[in-house]
Amino acid sequence: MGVKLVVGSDGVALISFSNPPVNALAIPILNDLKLKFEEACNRTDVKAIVVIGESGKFSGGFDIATLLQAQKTGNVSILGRVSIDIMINTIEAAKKPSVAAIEGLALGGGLELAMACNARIAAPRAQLGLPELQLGIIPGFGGTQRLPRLVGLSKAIEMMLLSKSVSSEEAEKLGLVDAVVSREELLASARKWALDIAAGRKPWIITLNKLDKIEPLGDARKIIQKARSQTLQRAPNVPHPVLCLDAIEEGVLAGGYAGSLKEEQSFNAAVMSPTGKALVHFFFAQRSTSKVPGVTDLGLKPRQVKKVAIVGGGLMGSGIATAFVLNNIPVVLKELNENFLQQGLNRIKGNIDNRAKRGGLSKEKHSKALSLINGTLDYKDFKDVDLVIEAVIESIPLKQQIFVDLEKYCPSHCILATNTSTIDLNLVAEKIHSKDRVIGAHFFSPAHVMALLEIVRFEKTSAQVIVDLLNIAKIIKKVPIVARNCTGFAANRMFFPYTHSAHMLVDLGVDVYRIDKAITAFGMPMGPFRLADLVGYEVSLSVAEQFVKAYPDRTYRSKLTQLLIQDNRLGEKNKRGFYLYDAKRRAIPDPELNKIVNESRRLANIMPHGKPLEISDKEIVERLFFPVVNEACRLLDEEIAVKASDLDITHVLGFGFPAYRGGILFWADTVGAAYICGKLMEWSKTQGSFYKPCAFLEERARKGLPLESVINAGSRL
Ligand SMILES: [C]C(=O)[N][C]1[C]([O])[C]([O])[C]([C][O])O[C]1O1[C]([C]OP(=O)([O-])OP([O])(=O)O[C][C]2O[C](N3[C]=NC4=C3N=[C]N=C4[N])[C]([O])[C]2[O])[C]([O])[C]([O])[C]1[N+]1=[C][C]=[C]C(C([N])=O)=[C]1
Ligand SMILES: *[C@@H]1O[C@H](CO)[C@@H](O)[C@H](O)[C@H]1NC(C)=O
Ligand SMILES: *[C@@H]1O[C@H](CO)[C@@H](O)[C@H](O)[C@H]1NC(C)=O
Ligand SMILES: *[C@@H]1O[C@H](CO)[C@@H](O)[C@H](O)[C@H]1NC(C)=O
Ligand SMILES: *[C@@H]1O[C@H](CO)[C@@H](O)[C@H](O)[C@H]1NC(C)=O
Ligand SMILES: *[C@@H]1O[C@H](CO)[C@@H](O)[C@H](O)[C@H]1NC(C)=O
Repeated sequence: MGVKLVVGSDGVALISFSNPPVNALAIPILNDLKLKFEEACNRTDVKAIVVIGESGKFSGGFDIATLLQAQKTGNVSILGRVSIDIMINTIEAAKKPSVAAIEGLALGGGLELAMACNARIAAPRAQLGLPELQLGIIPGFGGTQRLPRLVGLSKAIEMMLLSKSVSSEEAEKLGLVDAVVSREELLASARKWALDIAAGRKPWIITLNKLDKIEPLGDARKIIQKARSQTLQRAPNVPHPVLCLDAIEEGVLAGGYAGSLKEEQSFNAAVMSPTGKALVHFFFAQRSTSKVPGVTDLGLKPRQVKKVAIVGGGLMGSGIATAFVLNNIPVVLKELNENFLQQGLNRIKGNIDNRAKRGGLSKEKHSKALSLINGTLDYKDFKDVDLVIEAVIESIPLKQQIFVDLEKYCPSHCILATNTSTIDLNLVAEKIHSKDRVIGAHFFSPAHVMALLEIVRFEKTSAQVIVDLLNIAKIIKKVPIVARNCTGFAANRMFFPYTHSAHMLVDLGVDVYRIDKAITAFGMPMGPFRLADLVGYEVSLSVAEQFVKAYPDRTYRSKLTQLLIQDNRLGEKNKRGFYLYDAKRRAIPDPELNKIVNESRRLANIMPHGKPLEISDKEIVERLFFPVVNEACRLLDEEIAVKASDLDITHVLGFGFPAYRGGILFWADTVGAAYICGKLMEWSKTQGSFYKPCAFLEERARKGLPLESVINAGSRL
């Protein structure tokens, strides 16, 4: 780690920096970069400067740990004044010209550094972009000023607001890089370019002063205005896209230096904003899900998985198979008969074709994926697999028999995974000997799309098998969270109180569509009733039974779903559910729904004094999510979940809780455990045990302890 300066006989100072794995620009690296630039400018044997990142990558951007540090301490000075001190006063003001030589990636602060240089030369297929907004912040090293000056406002705004990166080749067309040359030629070309600038053979361009690419003022104002109104519509709950546009606008109206000062101010504000904190938390939380105390700290190495078998080619099985072949792992799919097998294989092929159609796959990858899938009716083809995932219907005797067969036919090292959502793993593994190889792999539907993989360990599962599955998750590009067996595991168990509470509110007199609206305004992709229509009711009814049995004190049994089914409403499936659906699958509220809702309310008879509950939108949100917080606390208390941040990830990736709120427990801490506990107690006075806060939440609330800090490294692990 560090910055080196080597002066060649050609008079070019090569400044190279290194901070594996992505050459993140930590403050010490930036400070060192500044010193090396000054040194190069001071030395009489240096004519020009080339900047490069070591190990084939320019830079992945500003060091995110520094953001976290500033947020945690509240000390904004930790962020330094990189834009003014280094990008403007050191690099752009240097008496010697500099050229950035870009390979691999130049993202965020990395691209901003490159844009402060006087030219950029890139190797083929590097990735360039300013994805800062994904982290709840804005570009802070001059990106809001220099990108519009290189590629024009429209394109720059698109790249920043949508966090869209471009390849070297596109970047050259846009004017973001000056030339694309082969990797082998990269350094020589960059050196020559730098010397050409020094000698006046090429223009010495100060990006911050460039004006030719920015649209004329009238157009520029319109472009920014349009982006503003789109942003307010698309992202009404977060401040940073507007902060980004503010900085861009200032630069257009008052010049690059004034714009840079505005950017600095906006950047600092975004870093310290609740959204910045939530998304930085989410970033680190996602990376830490694969750290499991007592499992991943034992020095175990994941074993290689060369081939996978899947039993059952239904929706789940074929989705799971798709996820593997898309990531270059051969799959053999087993079904009961030729007919089902063909259907399963067709589904997989359909998934892969769809991905290709939407532009997500090159031609080679497409045919490669198709070639990796094989079907069978016979377990004999399981003799060389390293992992089996069982994805058949939820039947205990069937699953038990399958596991007996698997033990017989698979190699002795093979991991035996089940995708059961509800059956106790102890039962699944009851009839086999090597119970240490059994583990739950709970995918979310559709399995080749959803990013979450819930890994369910049971008492006997070996640490090695957990380590293996964490690695497999990484290979198939899923975020794994590790949980223990209980009804619903972590993900679904946290979700049921939300649905039940929504149904209770309806029976208490709150309008179905109003609930959905309040919940989408909060940031969920859709409300609970729109979601129910999407998923279909049969599944939720059968799952509901399991929860009622396991957690009778905190389930609410509404008649609403049964009444819908009686009225021949099956959801999106037959275009009639809580909503009606048109040919474009648009959901349209149905005035006729009132009849059913009225009947459900009549049967439930829980309205206080027969009058509908008066409730604000804020309280609708609280009524749905506070019981989720409560259940999450139970999961921590019972050590079903490893840590609080895992539950944040689960709820965001599994159910669409807004990442910009940091996840369910991060959000809960911003609301306050004491407030949540107080509300739950208040509601439980009228609605009984459903809302009763658990002892764990009560204790945390009483002691003023954050929920987010909980890590179970304890007794059961
Ligand atoms: C946890 C999990 O994941 N789970 C899952 C479930 O859910 C499902 O259901 C399954 C199946 O796939 O998977 C798993 O899962 C399972 C299954 O599902 P689905 O896919 O949907 O169903 P279906 O379609 O019906 O399919 C099935 C299949 O299989 C087959 N088989 C039977 N048996 C046998 C077979 N093969 C072979 N061999 C044998 N022996 C048949 O034929 C058919 O085709 C179950 O378990 C459930 O529970 C699960 N889940 C879960 C979660 C989620 C889900 C969804 N779907 O969403 C599911
Ligand atoms: C460069 O020269 C200036 C002026 O002489 C001096 O103040 C500065 O310390 C030098 N910097 C380096 C890194 O050599
Ligand atoms: C804030 O951070 C700056 C830069 O790291 C440091 O110099 C300063 O002492 C810090 N201030 C406080 C109050 O800790
Ligand atoms: C698929 O099965 C055929 C016939 O058994 C075999 O030749 C081929 O190698 C298999 N392909 C893969 C990817 O396993
Ligand atoms: C989970 O596993 C434990 C220990 O094997 C077992 O006692 C318990 O019954 C299981 N619980 C559920 C809900 O499956
Ligand atoms: C449902 O009940 C409300 C309030 O009692 C009543 O105003 C409405 O007409 C009823 N709607 C239907 C379709 O029965």
